[in-house]
Amino acid sequence: MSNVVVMGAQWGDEGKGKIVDLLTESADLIVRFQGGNNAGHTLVVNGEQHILHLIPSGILHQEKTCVIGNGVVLDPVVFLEEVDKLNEKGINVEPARLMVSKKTHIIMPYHKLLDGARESAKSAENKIGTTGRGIGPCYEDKVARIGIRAADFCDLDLFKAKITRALVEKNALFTTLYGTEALDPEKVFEEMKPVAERMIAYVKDTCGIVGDAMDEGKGVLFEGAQGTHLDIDHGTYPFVTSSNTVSGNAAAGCGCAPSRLNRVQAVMKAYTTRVGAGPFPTQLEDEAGKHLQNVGAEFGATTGRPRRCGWLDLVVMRESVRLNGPTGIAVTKLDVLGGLDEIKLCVAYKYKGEEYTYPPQDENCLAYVEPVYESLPGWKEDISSAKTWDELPENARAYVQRVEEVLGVSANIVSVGPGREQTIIR
Ligand code: 2SA
Ligand code: GDP
Ligand code: MG
Repeated sequence: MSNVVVMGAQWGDEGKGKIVDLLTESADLIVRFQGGNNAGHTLVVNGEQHILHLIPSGILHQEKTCVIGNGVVLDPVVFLEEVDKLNEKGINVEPARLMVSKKTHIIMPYHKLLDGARESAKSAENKIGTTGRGIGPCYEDKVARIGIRAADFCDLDLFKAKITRALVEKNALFTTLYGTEALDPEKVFEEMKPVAERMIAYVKDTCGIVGDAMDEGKGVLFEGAQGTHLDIDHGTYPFVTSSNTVSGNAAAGCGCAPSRLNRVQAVMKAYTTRVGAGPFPTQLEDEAGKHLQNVGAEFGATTGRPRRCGWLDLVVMRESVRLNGPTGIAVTKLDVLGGLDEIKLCVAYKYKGEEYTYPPQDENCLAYVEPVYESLPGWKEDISSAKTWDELPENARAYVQRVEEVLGVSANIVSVGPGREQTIIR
């Protein structure tokens, strides 16, 4: 078994949860390396739907070990809620098979308050449309070197001192800028103490655990969250999340050498969706857009927000291929395109009189590009029970082949429905 990174190639919600679940069969450890509970991965296993925000999807396989790496920001209240929910469903999530890196940064109540206060204070055009989970403010504290890490749960005096220190600046912001009340460090500590005490059992030196597993020849699957164009550096800044979502961060976000990553499995929806604010060149407001929204059931797994829908954007995808180096692309939700007379593919942009095959890099310029489309014929058949490539209608195969041709990467997995069995492996 090799070590595989699974990452989203677009703006998140590509169907990573399902692909991770499939590939988990041949992995021993499943590791999350960035993001937090802003993710929402939906899996349908034996007809039962599970939505996971923080715990790796591999948890549904009893014999696998799941790791939350140092690159993640972890809300311990949400983590314990997910643990309890899974245990109630009869899924064993003991600390022996679920661990959190000592170096993982912790989302505190004040991070969530700050996320909300900041978004509310912004003018409509500047709102990012965050998930409100405190992700950005937690990463800010990490970079400012005042963050609380999982290891601090094991030293309550240090935990309390760090809360007190972090609140000096936060309280100044709350009271002077946002007009809300200051938080009492003592109260925050008392609220978080039982949470911290319960968390200790899960906190481990996971760099060592992951490294040892690799040395023993075990397979590690890295589960990405969000998508490439939400990456803090390479995404549509400032309408991005606060972590590096690209494949390269799998190594830094869990503490292993990049030379140990063998494969990169990109996940790409057969069309495009985006939740939250930010430019989206191929967004549709017409009947085709409604088709994608309704047939694709495009609502956020975390916040329930309707996702904006549009045609597949191969300009954005070319950039994804360059940034992530995928060894294969999983094309998901191909079934959703069924029933459309015509399907469009964006192959270039027009911007300031020039044609671009890669996204221009000026801030927010994607809001002003004009997509250049190719038109392909659709298909009427329901493909959701297709089990092999040959069972797909010719037009569906031609669509996937055109994507492969433009991107120069093979579509090694084609997904035709949410279920595990609704998958064509090529
Ligand atoms: P944040 O909360 O600081 O990470 O938000 C910053 C931007 O990143 C976007 N973002 C996402 N986009 C798509 N899916 C995400 N996860 C959920 C899911 C979405 C949901 O997987 O279903 O349920 O709303 C996700 N997480 C962050 C976000 O919309 C902002 O544009
Ligand atoms: P993730 O964040 O990338 O894991 O994706 P989400 O779980 O947020 O969104 C993907 C949604 O599409 C989920 O509801 C999945 O059950 C569903 N899904 C995944 N693959 C397919 C597919 O091939 N066809 C259809 N119709 N639905 C799919
Ligand atoms: Mg999602």
